[in-house]
Parts: sequence; C-alpha cells; structure tokens
Amino acid sequence: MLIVRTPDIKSSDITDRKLYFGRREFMRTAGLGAGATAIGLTSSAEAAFTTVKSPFSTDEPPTPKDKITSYNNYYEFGVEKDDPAANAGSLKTAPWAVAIEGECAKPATYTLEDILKGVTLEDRIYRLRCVEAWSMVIPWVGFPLGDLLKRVEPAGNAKFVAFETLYAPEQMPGQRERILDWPYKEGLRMDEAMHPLTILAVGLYGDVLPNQDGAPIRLVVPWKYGFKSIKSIVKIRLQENQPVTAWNTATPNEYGFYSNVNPAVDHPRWSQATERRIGEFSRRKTLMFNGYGDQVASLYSGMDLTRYF
Ligand SMILES: Nc1nc2c(c(=O)[nH]1)N[C@H]1C(S)=C(S)[C@@H](COP(=O)(O)O)O[C@H]1N2
Ligand SMILES: [Mo]
Repeated sequence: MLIVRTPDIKSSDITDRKLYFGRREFMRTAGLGAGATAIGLTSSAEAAFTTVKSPFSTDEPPTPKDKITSYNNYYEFGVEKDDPAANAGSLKTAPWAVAIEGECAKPATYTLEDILKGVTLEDRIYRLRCVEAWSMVIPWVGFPLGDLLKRVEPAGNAKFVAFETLYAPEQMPGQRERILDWPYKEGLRMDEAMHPLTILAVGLYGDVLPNQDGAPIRLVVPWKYGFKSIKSIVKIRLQENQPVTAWNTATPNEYGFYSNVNPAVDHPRWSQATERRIGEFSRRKTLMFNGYGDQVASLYSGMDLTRYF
C-alpha cells in the first residue's frame, strides 16, 4: 500500500473555507478520513486517499497539476479552456448519488460513499488525447468501472452502457444555453465498459477531483478521444441498444460513437496525425488507440477502423 500525501497545500487551496470544509466532509463521509487521521493531518499537509499503484500506468512524466486543473473542457461551465476552473465552484458535489439502472438484476442508487466502500483506489497515470489534438498525462485516482457494474449483476442482453452528467442549470451556467442537448451523455459497448483500463476517477494527483475535472466521479477511457470520458456522472444505464451521445447528436459527421484515437483518420476539419502535449514545445505523433493498442485492439477485430471515427 502506498500512502499518497499532498506535499504542500498552497495558500490558495486553504483560503476558500467552504471548499476546504466541503472536501473534509467528503473524506469523512466517504470513509477516507480514517487513513488520513492515522497518518496525522496537519494544516500544511493532508492525505486525501490511500492508493495502490497500477501496472497500467504510463511512466511518462505527468502534466503539471496546475495545467490539468486550469486547461479544461467542461461545457457546462463555459466553452473556453479557462472557464471551467473559473466557474465550476458553483457545482455542489456533496451529497452525490449515482443511479444504476436498466438491464441488470440489482438496479440501485448508490451514494458516493456506497460506491467507494470497500473499493481499492488505484493510481492510474494515463495519457488523455482530446479530439482537438492536444494531450496530457494525468495521474488519476480511481477504480475499474467493471467492478461497480458487476455489483448490479448485468443481464445477458446488456450490450451497452449509457452515462449521464448531472443536469442542474442553476449550478451549471452552460446548461442555460443550448450548446449541447443537455444533460451531457456518453456511452460504451459492454466489453469496453468492462475492460480493465476503463475507470471511474474520483481524484487526481492523490487529491480529491477538482470540480473542473469532473468531480465527484467521472469516467476515464484512455484509448478514446477525451469527450468519451464524461464528467460528474449521476446515471449509468445498462441497455440493449447503442446509447445516444451528446456529441454524436450535435455533430454526427464529426463525432462517432466509438471515437477510438486513430492518427490515420482525420477529423473533417483537422488532422489527427499529431498532437500538442500540454507543457511541451514540439508536437508528438499521435498513437493508434492512444498507445493502448496492445490491450484494446482485439476489441475491434473485424471492424473497419477507417470508419469508426
Ligand atoms: N459532462 C461533460 N463531460 C466532459 C466534457 C464536457 O464538456 N462535459 N468534455 C469532455 C472533453 S472534450 C474532454 S477532452 C475531457 C477533458 O477532461 P479534463 O478537463 O479533466 O482534462 O472531458 C470530457 N468530459
Ligand atoms: Mo476533448
């Protein structure tokens, strides 16, 4: 077991008392406070999670935390990259519940605390490749989505999983405008959802997930374009049919259901061959399946990879 401690809390992290105590409350109710207390909380250092390392992590250097938390796509809080960090403070992340419904033996609404009870949280350092041709390396804290899905006992006809973000226009200014068909929706095929690389993240850099990164719980599917990794999830539905997704509905010729990272298939308006790694000067070559082909290519054998953008 590896105890992750945040090395130093900046004054900007502790000045907002509401956020600070909100976070403490989350840790306590999620049953995470015990470990934190055991190693001794002080006002200058604080452990948010106890985590284990994962063999799925990349050893590439993580993108600095200030970049990961200030350069975001979260259209519920505005369409500019710095809008989510500026506006997502209005999102109320506690209490939080996720309804899991549809084709399963034990549909249930789980509180965040229920979801995390008995779960081993892992450090998963993954590449994130946005469809806009920029990328980061993000040290997530999370656990396999498949472990949660197994708890509801999926039925044989559960072929897909649909996800929805919270719909709360009073908290999410972007939802007061018709940018997308709210709430944000995404989906995976069942085998993609059960794949060990697919995680639900609740933290990054060993700390509680910042609101702008999808607090309190978001999907991360590292071999697909970033828009598949839906934030602030309140609903998960097991279903027989392929789910309707927000970006595919908005612009079907630009954003497909599969959206596996593929340098050989260009976006209608730009090349996907290279990417800008945030914090680096020169561009990198984009890798097939974002470099996760060894683990996931077999999921798509027999599919025409030039079509499933
Ligand atoms: N609900 C919701 N989820 C979302 C988005 C969004 O606008 N709304 N943007 C997506 C896109 S395009 C990307 S690249 C990633 C960005 O995640 P990050 O801001 O944590 O890096 O979130 C994805 N999840
Ligand atoms: Mo994206």
